[in-house]
Amino acid sequence: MSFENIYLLPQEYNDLRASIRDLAVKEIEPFAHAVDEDHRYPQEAHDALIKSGLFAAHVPVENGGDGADALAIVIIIEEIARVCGSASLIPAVNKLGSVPLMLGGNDEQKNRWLSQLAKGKGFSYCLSESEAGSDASALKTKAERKGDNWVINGSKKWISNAGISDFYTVIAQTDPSLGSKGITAFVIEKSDPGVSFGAPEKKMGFRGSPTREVYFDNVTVPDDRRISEIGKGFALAMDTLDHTRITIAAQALGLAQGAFDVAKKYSHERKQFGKEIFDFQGIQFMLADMAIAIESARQLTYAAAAKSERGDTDLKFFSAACKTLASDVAMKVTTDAVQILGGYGYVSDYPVERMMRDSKLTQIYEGTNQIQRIVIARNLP
Ligand code: COS
Repeated sequence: MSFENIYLLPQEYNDLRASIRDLAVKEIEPFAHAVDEDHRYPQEAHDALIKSGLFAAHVPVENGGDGADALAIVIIIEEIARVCGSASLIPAVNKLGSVPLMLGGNDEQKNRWLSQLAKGKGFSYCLSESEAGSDASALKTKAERKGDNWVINGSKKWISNAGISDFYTVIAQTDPSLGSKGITAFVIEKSDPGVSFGAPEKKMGFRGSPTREVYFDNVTVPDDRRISEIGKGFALAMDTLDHTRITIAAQALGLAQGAFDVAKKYSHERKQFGKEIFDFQGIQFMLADMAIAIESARQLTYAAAAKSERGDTDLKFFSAACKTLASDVAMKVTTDAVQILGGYGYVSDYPVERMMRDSKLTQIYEGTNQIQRIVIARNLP
């Protein structure tokens, strides 16, 4: 058997990585520090991503997008996160918000919203509520049938890019007596009367990406806003996460790689006791362990992306597993990068402390790593 193409990324993905890295370094990295420091939206990244077709590259060609596959999206997010976590949330959130539509919507609905997403109108995902986080099906936001319309009341919490996005997938209760079988999915637009937003959360990391509550006060929409069968919204929401937890793994991978690259370079520049700190075995062992962890997480994440694309039956396991591994790796690697830089790592002159703060969230959102382990245990190979 020839091993020419076995366990090798096809060249087109390497080319894609090179072009995204170039864009990220030139057009996103220069603003990453200010975006974090000033808690401001990465507008420069937003504009650059729209211009280069990377704002929502996953949108299918028939809906006006690039039709980038799951592995390409992972590489895009990874390379952006390598320089700016907040900016990497733009393509990640747009995918999370629109996957329910892609999986559950009809052709007319897909064309209506996906074509606008491809042009730069963002899409957020509204599942969590103040009292329904890990226990997602305990959500209380209600959608009640009134004649031909649905009337939505309630609020959603921790919504990434809330207020920036034009469209929101909202998972709401349509029959409380049925529990997770009484939940349905809708698309709500920012311009719909009755939609409003809370103040931006003051966060430890990802400070450039606004996280706000979204309020629905008698938001009245026609039935063509419903993108799941009545009562099938929770399964759709969970199905979505099986595909998108991989993008969080990608983000974690990028943060880890970014911190590793800075730490490796620094270890050759910094001299103590008359030599580069790289020459000390204690530092070499740290860098070696960091590189092993990053590469292991990358292999699992890319395998999961291929499974997402193919719709393999073991996707649930792979997606939860890569998110868990990559985010734990990101937390460890970024913390070790701060350690290697010593005092310089602890101040914001270098990006590693920002990457460490950003990494923490990857262990929490799109399902805590404790929830991931529940999903993994329920889907053991
Ligand atoms: N894909 C499709 N359907 C799924 C599913 C998945 N991945 N996971 C669950 N479902 C279905 C189940 O099959 C079940 O339907 P049946 O009774 O017909 O089998 C229904 O949904 C309820 O599932 P379950 O009983 O497993 O729900 P639980 O309340 O036990 O919750 C967890 C399951 C904990 C895994 C879920 O609530 C979860 O993922 N929580 C974390 C939420 C999260 O990630 N939030 C982040 C929001 S985005 S920032």
